[in-house]
Amino acid sequence: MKLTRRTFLRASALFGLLPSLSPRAWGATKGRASLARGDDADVLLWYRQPASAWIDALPLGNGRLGAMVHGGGKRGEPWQEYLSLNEDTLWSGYPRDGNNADAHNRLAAIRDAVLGRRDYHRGDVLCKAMQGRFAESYQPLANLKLALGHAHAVTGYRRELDIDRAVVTTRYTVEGVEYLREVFVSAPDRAIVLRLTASRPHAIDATIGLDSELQRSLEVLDDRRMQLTGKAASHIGGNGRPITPAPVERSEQAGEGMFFATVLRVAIDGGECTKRGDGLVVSGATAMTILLGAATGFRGALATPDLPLVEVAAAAWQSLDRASQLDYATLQTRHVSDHQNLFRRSSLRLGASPAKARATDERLEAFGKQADPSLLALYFNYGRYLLIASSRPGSQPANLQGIWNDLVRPPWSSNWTTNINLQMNYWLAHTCHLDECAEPLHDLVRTLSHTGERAARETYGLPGWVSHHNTDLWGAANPVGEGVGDPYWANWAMSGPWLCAHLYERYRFSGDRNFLRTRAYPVMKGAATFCLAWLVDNGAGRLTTCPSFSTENDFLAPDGKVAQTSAGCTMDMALMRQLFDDCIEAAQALGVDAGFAGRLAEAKAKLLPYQVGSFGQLQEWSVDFAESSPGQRHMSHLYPLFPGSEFTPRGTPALTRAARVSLERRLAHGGGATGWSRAWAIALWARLQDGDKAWESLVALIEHSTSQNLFDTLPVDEGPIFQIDGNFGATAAIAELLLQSHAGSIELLPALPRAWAEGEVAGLRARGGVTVGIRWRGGRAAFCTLVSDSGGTVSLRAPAAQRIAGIRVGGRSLEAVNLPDGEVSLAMEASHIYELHFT
Ligand code: FUC
Repeated sequence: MKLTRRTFLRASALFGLLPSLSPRAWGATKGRASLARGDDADVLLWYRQPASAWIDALPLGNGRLGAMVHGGGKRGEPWQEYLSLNEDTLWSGYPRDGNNADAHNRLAAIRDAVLGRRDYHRGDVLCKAMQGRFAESYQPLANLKLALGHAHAVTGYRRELDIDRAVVTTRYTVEGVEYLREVFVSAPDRAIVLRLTASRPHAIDATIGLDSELQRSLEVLDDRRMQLTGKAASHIGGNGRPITPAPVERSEQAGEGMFFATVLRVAIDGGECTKRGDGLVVSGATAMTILLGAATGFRGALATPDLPLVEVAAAAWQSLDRASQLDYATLQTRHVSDHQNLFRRSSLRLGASPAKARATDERLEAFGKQADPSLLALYFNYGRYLLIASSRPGSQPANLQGIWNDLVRPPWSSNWTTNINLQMNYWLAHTCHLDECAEPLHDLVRTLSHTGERAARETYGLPGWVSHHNTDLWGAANPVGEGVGDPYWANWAMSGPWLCAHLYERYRFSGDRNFLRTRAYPVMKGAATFCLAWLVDNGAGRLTTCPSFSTENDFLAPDGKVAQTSAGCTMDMALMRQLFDDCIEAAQALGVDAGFAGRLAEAKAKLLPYQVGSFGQLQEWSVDFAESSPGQRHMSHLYPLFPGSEFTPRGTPALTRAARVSLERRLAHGGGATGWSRAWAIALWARLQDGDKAWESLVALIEHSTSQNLFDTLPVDEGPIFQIDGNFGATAAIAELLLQSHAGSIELLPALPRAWAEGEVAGLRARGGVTVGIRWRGGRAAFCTLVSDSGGTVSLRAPAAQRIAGIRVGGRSLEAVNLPDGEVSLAMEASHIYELHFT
């Protein structure tokens, strides 16, 4: 049975956590763009000035359509508005086989060099000879440009993003007239909506224009409508790396690159709207609404994107015409309720902000000087907001920048890097109760299981499916690099097992056997089939992998020179252990494939064991090589601690200690310099149950890897750039500080930082389908509610130095069944609210 909305709301309301459910200002305002409600430091980003650059604009999205709202012109002019628009299927390229036809001839030679002769450098050279095409690039769609005709002497300027309503509001006053702009991107009505109102009738004069970075043509169709159409590049080379100049290739051939269309329709209250030159001109209006829609020629990852332009444009108009049947208030009501259905499932408060009157950029600036733990509550709520905005059923998964990109050659092509970044984007999905937002990831993994069969066959001559460190809209599964990529990213072949872990986690949280049978297990089995064939005997009765890389980390070979390629890296062993275990468990649950499960169990027993290296660290390579980059940002060998669950402080104390040494060494040498690396460190500290160390890293994340709009950043030579993984990873890590359920029991406040003395969290999810809310005071749990989707017995663990003192359900007290080691067993009935009190 599913958790009902009513039970959930009651459980959450016990904390007073949910924002008021009474009709909000927007419901009562009919056609007028409304003021957002008063400051709420946990759900509001706000500023006293327009964005001065794309990275400071405020993101909106419905999973498919995205908009970065500048709250001013491109150069920050408040009397203008600039929206950078995206559509998540607008990419360069088309389906092509990127495998290198000569590749599998090299496999034996690599194994001979590395396993036979310990010649790691030769391994590096040969790996390059196996590389195929680079993956394609995510593209920017268009820009909406609005210029208001009023005087420029603006006062009282304020722009804000209310993440509880998913609306950006910009307002200011000119010559006594208040101008108000509201923008949102509606999922139910598939449109970007901008409403402009003025407090004095007929005060709006404006010009409206559209442009795009792509090759395009613009038509003003009539006095209300514009259309911008074009064709995306047939190929963009070089993986978008800032260092690689690569041409943008175009083709006139049908399907070699996709058509796209952006369509715009204006409605005005009073005044006039006419077509003039390249745009529309509004004069003397009291209010106006702009609706924008888009479509592309994408027909699925494996199909040629050859829809003719007229059909693409017709599809864009069809959705927009439907949306334009609804008045503004209805569009907004439908949008807000759709968003809140997901957003209000969970919530976090970490005490009152000491900085209520501070704008978000001012809060960031003051963060190091004045304690403001509640900024992390905003960060957490924003992470959930960003996933809802960038990943919805039927959309593409959140890419390196979610869905927001303004460049034709964005960093790393803004595609999917699958050696941590894509996975990190989904760490929060289940713990933060956004299961359906992970569906696009599951769809992509299914695509990879098809394209990856070809990669396994053509690149290695092996069965099953394989994918490497990078993929795109077309499901590229081959090793990229084109002979010049570093093997430690380009040739890394373990994303299949890592992605499959997400499928099984979905099952663990939901217990959805149908998903397991139809969506997860067949794909997992294909990945495990490849792994079985990929493993080789190391000559000492163990199974190893070769070539093997510890993601993007090099080492010093015995000759003292830097090398990348070796055999049996710890992360390979960890990922395979996880996949084999998950497959064995899944096969048992489904009552299938006993023979296959037996083979996996046999192979698992022969995998190389974990080792402890010379510093007491968890050894990263199968040989305890000297490190060439001890502060490297990837923490992949720590997978068994997080996101895996093989290492736990109670279950595997020695290996957990070794993992801690590795983490300490990484951070001591400068690891954590990218936001995503820092987010990973926070999650690892959570699993080490060290809340104060996690807090140190949270502070570093805010101080060094967070832009004004709270986007996660990554430093490159030119300065910080946006990458969304750190937002999602840190959000997931915050959830891990408050609730864990990976080790067989539900652990309440397992790693609460001392800096978070007071707080409340609602709507976190534990494996087994249990929804949890916790309130704490003075650093100690005070009250907790639990609701189970479908009933069953769970073990509960109170925070350190506390015990569960009482359990009540429906006004009755229950006898607690004490288990060894301080845990309590609780038999739960579906949808009942269990209340816990603590010593
Ligand atoms: C991996 C990381 C880089 C960057 C890129 C998108 O290659 O090592 O830091 O995040 O992905």
